[in-house]
This record gives sequence, C-alpha cells and structure tokens, in this order.
Amino acid sequence: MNLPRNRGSFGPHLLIEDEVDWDQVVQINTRIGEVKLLGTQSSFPCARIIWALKLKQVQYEFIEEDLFNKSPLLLKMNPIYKKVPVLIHNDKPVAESLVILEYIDETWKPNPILPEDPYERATARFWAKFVDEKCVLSSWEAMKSEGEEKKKAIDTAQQMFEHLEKQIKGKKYFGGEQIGYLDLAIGWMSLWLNAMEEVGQMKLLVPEKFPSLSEWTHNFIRVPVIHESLPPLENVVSYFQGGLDYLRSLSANKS
Ligand SMILES: N[C@@H](CCC(=O)N[C@@H](CS)C(=O)NCC(=O)O)C(=O)O
Repeated sequence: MNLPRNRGSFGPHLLIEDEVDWDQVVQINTRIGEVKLLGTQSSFPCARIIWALKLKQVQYEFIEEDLFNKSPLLLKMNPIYKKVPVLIHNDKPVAESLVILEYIDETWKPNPILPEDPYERATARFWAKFVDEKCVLSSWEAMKSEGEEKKKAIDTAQQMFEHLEKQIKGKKYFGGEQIGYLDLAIGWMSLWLNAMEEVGQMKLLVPEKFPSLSEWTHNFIRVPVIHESLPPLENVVSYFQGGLDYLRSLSANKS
C-alpha cells in the first residue's frame, strides 16, 4: 500500500525504517478513531486509564468533569453509575476503570498490559477486583473513621495489604519485569494512599510491615509514563478532604 510516511503519529513499534507494515498502520489507525476520556485529574480510577492510554501511545482528548455539577455528556455516557472515568471511543462509551483497561488492551494490541496466559489473566483480574473491593474501601474507612473505630479500620486495611505484600514479594512489578494491568489497578497506592493517610492522620502502608509493597510504590512511581501523569499530592489531599466533608455534611443534615 502506498501511503505517505507520516511516522510521527505512530508508536515506536512502527518506527523501524524500511520495515513499516502499512497494512498494520492502517488497521491500528482505523481502530484509534476518536478517543475521549471523561474524568477528573485527581481521581485514581481515571489515572489508571491515562496511564494505559499513554503506555499504548493512544492519542486522546481529556474532558475534565465537575463531579459536583455533572455534565449532560457524563449523564448520557454513564447513565447507570454517573461516575468517571468514561472512555468514549468513536462515540461509544465504556465505563468502569477495570473494564476500560481491558477494552484498551483488546483494542490497541501493542504493549499488552494483561498477561497472555489465561490463568495469569484470571489471577490478575481477581487481584484487581480484590484491590477495589477490599483495599480501597478499607483504606477509605480508615481515613474517615475516628477513635476505636479507626483503630479497627486500620487493622482491617492492613490485613488486606498483607495479601498484596505476599503477591509482590520477590518481584519488581505485579506484571513481572514490566508494569501491567494489576500495577495500574494498584497504582493508587503510590500517591492516593498517601493522601488518604494525610487526611485521616494515620499510616497504613508502614514500610516495616510491608517492605515489598512499599518498594513497589517507589518502583512504580519511577516509571516515566506514571511519574509524568501524577497529579500534585496537595490536589488529591483536597479532593479527598472535599469528598469527606461533603459526605459528613450529608449525614449531618439527615440527623
Ligand atoms: N468502580 C468505578 C469507580 C469510579 C468512581 O468512584 N469515580 C468517582 C471519582 S474517583 C466518581 O465519579 N464519583 C462521582 C460520584 O460518585 O457521584 C471505577 O473503577 O471506574
């Protein structure tokens, strides 16, 4: 196929001089289409998607959403949960960050983020679900509770972290030598957890208790694609503080 060699817009896998497979280029470019991400800069489910798109070198438009005044576009694109992130690919929405990660991996094949082996894929999905259902929620509980309740909540969160510590022990990344789907799912621990700790005035990821997990957060944050797209910590702190104040005002108004 005779096409102009406009190499700038394609990933490095297609940059080898004289070895360009133009059919593949056309195929990938057609799949790229128009990609939009509805999100907020301080949200970690959104960060997962930004990281994946950057790892895949997919061009996208970021549309910042005001969660206190949701846009008609968000309500139309995610009418069930009304939450960000939503990936809009050629006008079709995909919601839920872990689902979006899989969609991205299946749509843009180069630089795969999920393991190839079906069992390893299933295992990665299991732990990602565990992270959202157990680790994120227990950390949030620890952040928001007080007194005796807080002690219990910290203990519960740390019991959950124990499982991740065992998974990462002896490995650089959850994905092995490269960051993958599970690293992106757990990526919130590299910054958002610090913000929760600050807001909740507590320490959950104690390096002495979780040496491998703590080291992983440092390794993860050093990856350029991750590092360059992290929001400032103080923004995330005010994001969580704002969310917490809002929830407290709702429950105060109820009683
Ligand atoms: N399970 C969802 C969680 C998404 C989520 O909680 N998004 C928050 C921002 S971090 C949101 O949109 N909140 C608005 C709301 O709850 O009304 C995912 O992984 O995408």
